[in-house]
Amino acid sequence: MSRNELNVVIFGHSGAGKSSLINMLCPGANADTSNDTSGCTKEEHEYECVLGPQQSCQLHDTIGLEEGFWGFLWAPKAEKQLKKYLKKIKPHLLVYCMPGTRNGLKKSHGRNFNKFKSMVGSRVRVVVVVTHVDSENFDNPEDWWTSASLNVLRKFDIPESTRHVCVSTLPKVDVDPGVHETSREAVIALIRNNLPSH
Ligand SMILES: Nc1nc2c(ncn2[C@@H]2O[C@H](COP(=O)(O)OP(=O)(O)OP(=O)(O)O)[C@@H](O)[C@H]2O)c(=O)[nH]1
Ligand SMILES: [Mg+2]
Repeated sequence: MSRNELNVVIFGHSGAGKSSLINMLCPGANADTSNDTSGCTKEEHEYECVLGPQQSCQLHDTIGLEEGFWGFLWAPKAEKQLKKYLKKIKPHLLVYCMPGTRNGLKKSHGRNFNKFKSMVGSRVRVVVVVTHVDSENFDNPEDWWTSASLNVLRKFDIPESTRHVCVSTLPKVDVDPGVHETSREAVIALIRNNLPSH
């Protein structure tokens, strides 16, 4: 199979930064992003993402999980829709987006990670992109995972061995260009290194 036919699905809670991540990885994607109280992405969409010379994959943006009854798509329906989408496109890699702000973390972050990890089973890897690790925390972004937050992850049953990167997915104009480029390269490497090799 050509690596260009590999499907990578980005999933996570509404507002976690999934569409911002798509915009960071796929120049020209122009995926809508928003800080509204209601979910922004209203349907799944796929974008071509260049991983390296003659290497690309399809990145799939999805509808946010865990919205309240008032949101765009109520949590049980969003979950059902994501499961249906995963069955349809048969992903080769799942990327779970979650915010790296301590007060932004909820038990449901762990629950959803584990729910979809068990759904795809051992055939498909699930990696994590921790977002919102912006300039002030960026000197050593992995600190977020390795220090205090590890306790939080343990409490949520997210295994420490989970392959992950901690980044800022803010657009280049809103963050130090170095932070943006380091973040972009880290996510590209995470995807490239965890896709099946054939
Ligand atoms: N500070 C900071 N803000 C971010 C980061 N990533 C995303 N945001 C902001 O968070 C808000 C939500 O981002 P989106 O990319 O729309 O989130 P989403 O996961 O696609 O949300 P839904 O489409 O509702 O599921 C936007 O205002 C983004 O600018 C980040 O790394 N740092
Ligand atoms: Mg979105």
